[in-house]
Amino acid sequence: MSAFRSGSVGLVGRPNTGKSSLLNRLVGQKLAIVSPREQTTRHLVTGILSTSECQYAFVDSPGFQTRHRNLLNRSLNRRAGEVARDVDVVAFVLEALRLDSADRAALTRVPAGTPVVAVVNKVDQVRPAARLLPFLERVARERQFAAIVPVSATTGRNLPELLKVLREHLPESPPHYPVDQLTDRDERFFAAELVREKLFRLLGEELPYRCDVMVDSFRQEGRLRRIEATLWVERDSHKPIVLGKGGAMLKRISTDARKDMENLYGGKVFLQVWVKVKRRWTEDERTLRELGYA
Ligand SMILES: Nc1nc2c(ncn2[C@@H]2O[C@H](COP(=O)(O)OP(=O)(O)OP(=O)(O)O)[C@@H](O)[C@H]2O)c(=O)[nH]1
Ligand SMILES: [Mg+2]
Repeated sequence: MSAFRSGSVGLVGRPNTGKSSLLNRLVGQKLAIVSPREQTTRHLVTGILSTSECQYAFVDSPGFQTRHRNLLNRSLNRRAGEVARDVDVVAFVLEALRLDSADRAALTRVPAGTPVVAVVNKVDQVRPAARLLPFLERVARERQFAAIVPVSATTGRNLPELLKVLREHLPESPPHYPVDQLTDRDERFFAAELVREKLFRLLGEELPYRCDVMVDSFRQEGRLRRIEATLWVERDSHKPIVLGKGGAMLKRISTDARKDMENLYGGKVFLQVWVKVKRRWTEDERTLRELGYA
């Protein structure tokens, strides 16, 4: 039997390649929020997978932001860069058949000394399958990758192989976390994230990038969690959109978020969400600090 290994794996890449989906699939629990829109992830979330021979701490990071140039996005990009520097191995996540300047920009942020495994995700979308091999050859020319592993976060294809490859780059060490620990984040954090996810899933093109969510109070009363949250928008004109006709949109956002919370916590949730305007919060250092970005 080989020695136990334990260390961190940074999920890095341009937006929308499936980093958060991979994290969730690898640890078997929905921890990181996912949406079809790019630049969904804003916070670092660690998901821990413990097996009989290895403990992996996967760190999800924001995709490198190019859409808006504001203080928020500069802070997100700094974080994505930090992840690449602080981990034992980087899982550089690409989308099958797509490799462009945004991928290259993200890749240049990985320090030269860090081993990088190229993870070619979404292979379930490749038709015909024969198109994959030439793409993998193209990826191989971009950098000296430790390995190139085609996978699908959706179907789970090849994830055991990915785990095997990543383990080779982790140090021999006893586990860093208790083996039943799943994440470094608490329930309060996930409450805010799950509301934010619904904004990305339910609101139009632009608005999710102008909103954020703060949990004002989180109380556990027996098996019930009573949660109050504020949804910040940037302008007065955003408020009626988030509320929807007769409050229908806000109701849908809260209901969907509450259901996900009940799944995650395994208990009943009473959730109240208020909408408030905070002008130009994406440029305001103090607000960004309060939201956990600085
Ligand atoms: N078909 C397919 N879709 C996938 C796969 N993995 C992720 N997706 C989809 O790709 C979209 C983006 O997924 P995310 O996990 O949010 O991507 P991300 O890299 O974390 O994105 P950012 O946080 O915005 O940087 C979602 O619509 C996912 O459902 C996959 O293996 N196959
Ligand atoms: Mg993400």
